[in-house]
Amino acid sequence: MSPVTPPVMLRLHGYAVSNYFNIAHAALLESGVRFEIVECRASQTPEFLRLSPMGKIPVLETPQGWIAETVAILGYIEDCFPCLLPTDPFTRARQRQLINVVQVYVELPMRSLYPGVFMGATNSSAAIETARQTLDRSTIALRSLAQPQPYLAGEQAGHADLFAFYCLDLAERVSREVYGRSLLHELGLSEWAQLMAQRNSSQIVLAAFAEAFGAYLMEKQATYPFRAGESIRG
Ligand SMILES: N[C@@H](CCC(=O)N[C@@H](CS)C(=O)NCC(=O)O)C(=O)O
Repeated sequence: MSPVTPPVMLRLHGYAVSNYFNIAHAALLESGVRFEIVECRASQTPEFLRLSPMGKIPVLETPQGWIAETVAILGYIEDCFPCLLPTDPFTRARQRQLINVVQVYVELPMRSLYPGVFMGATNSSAAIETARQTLDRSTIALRSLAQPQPYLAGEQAGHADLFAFYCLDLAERVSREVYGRSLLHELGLSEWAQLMAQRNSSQIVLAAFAEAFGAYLMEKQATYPFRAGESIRG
């Protein structure tokens, strides 16, 4: 008798241009659980807002319902299929601390400059200055918080690594374009980024990103000179 394949219980909705989608995709790959990807874009339609109340991607479809917000998605995957967090409460909290700093004080200010870099628009000098001020503070914070050994929270890759890796990939591109600054170099994370890029999950996610991002930039008529893997070289 041939083995019965269990039905797919999880579907990740979104697409590979999104760094948040890529974090969730990587966590699913790392967990080893079977899942499907349903390609879709963020939307403010009433139908999509019922699934993802802020209209953002990614959103995870589970047997019990829908989960939006990447931190919540990672938490759910980890609770069901533990593999990326240690059991020690202190180390778990330190990973969350790092995730918050990356998300709020690096990702968001750099995202505010996406229009001028990736979307064929222009960033105002006020927006560039505001983002720089936050970035100056967060890079100081991250220099003490993110010290690879060889991963950000120790010997095993964890949520903080996935979060930082995919957020810094785009943040690095923006900071190089706008400020001529390499965040990975400033943070001493170039070797860590190369280590992360070698993971099986990263190779799958980064290949999907390269294809989707090239198409996205063409659609937006952005002049950004995209080269896959460039940001990781530090
Ligand atoms: N806090 C959200 C952020 C997700 C997010 O910003 N997703 C972007 C794509 S990378 C999006 O959906 N943007 C569309 C929008 O903001 O309307 C999370 O953690 O999942």
